[in-house]
Amino acid sequence: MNLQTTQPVYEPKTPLQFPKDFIWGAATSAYQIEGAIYQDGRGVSIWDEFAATVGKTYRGESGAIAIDHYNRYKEDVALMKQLGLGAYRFSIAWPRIFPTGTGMINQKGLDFYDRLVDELLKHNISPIPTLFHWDLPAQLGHAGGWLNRDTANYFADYVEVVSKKLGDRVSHWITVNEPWCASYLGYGVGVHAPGHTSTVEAVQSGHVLMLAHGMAAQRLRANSAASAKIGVALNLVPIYTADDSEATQKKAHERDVFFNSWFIDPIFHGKYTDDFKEVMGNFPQMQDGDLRIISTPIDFVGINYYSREYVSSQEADLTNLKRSAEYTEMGWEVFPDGITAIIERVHAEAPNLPIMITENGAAFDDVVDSDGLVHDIKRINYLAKHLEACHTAIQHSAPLIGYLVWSVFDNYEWAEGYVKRFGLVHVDLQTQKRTIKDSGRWFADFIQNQRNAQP
Ligand code: IFM
Repeated sequence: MNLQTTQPVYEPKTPLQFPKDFIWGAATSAYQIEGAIYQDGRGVSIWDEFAATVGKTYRGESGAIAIDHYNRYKEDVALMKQLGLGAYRFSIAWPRIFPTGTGMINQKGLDFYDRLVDELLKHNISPIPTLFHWDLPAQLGHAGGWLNRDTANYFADYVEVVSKKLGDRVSHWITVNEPWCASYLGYGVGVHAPGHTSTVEAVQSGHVLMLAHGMAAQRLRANSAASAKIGVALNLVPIYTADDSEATQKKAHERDVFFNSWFIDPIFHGKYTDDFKEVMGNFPQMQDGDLRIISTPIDFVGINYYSREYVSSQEADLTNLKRSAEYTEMGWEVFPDGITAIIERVHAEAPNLPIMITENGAAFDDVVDSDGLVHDIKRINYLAKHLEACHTAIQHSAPLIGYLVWSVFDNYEWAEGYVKRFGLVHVDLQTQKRTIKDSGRWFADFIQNQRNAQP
């Protein structure tokens, strides 16, 4: 794409050569980009309700219009082609398919994703649909949401319909995105929909979400091509310690249980440990067979990586880190080595399971310059360093099969509204004009160089 920058771009220590069939792509989710919430029979989601509640989101912003991808998907897929993406991870809005969560199918909603998949394939971009990325139908929310086991059964029915429609053309499916966020942020601390504040509910909703994942995996298996791969996307956080003191090590273990084992143990190993109960306060209510369903074999695991957790018993260590480290606009420390560590951790837990980075990226203070372009050198360097760290994991023999940038476009960052821009493509929210940022050009060149280097 011929990127020209006046600032130096980070150069990896040795040239990077990724495997031949490596999946290069980028990701979005329905509520963050589609807009069109009243169009073609879409039902209300818990995020429409949450965003409409005073004080829940930055400036009261919602996904009602977002970047109007629902109406501009052809233009958007053409941009993805320009970025050289080989794969596009998007999510399907359950309330477009079942406006009330269950019952009558909304054909127009289903047809939208049918058209999107065809458009992607027309441009040689593999569709990677995620079936749940937080926009639960509001009616199911009112009936208890993820605290109600019926929601998992309704989810499986919805997955059945979607997989029958798209299963002939999808190579990789993702059941659920970041169950930790949906349960802890949504039910535990209330900063996401539905805005509850109970640890007991966080644990219970996490369990039902995992049950939904397992049921979905079974339906997808039945309805997809034999070659289709099924996975889940977990936001995982490597834990680093400042010292070897007992207090620090104990805290680090607790943080690891909280961020990682909570979902890794049931999904990979079919169990909750006593440590889980100690850290979270209680086990979820479950039924015989739940853990067997939750640990239904999958074909790959998606890791969404953004930063690490640093644990110290000394306040001064944390203050020093805050002074010396680089942070994104989300306030997250830029820590590329953490992606190597978390890939290796997952590989150790599930040695035979391929791993895909299903999200990695950063929000920075992007501006459109006087030349009409966005010179987001910080994002280029962020991506370059994380790709180098992914490459290190592969050299250490981790089965990494793909890397997807979060996100293709600037979009609705949930309770943070629109100010946090993660895109490879800048979107002017007044005019909906899309502009490929320098990072988008850089990523396109990177992918192209990787393809050119293949024998
Ligand atoms: O925007 C989110 C996405 O929806 C889920 N993963 C993290 C991203 C950045 O916060």
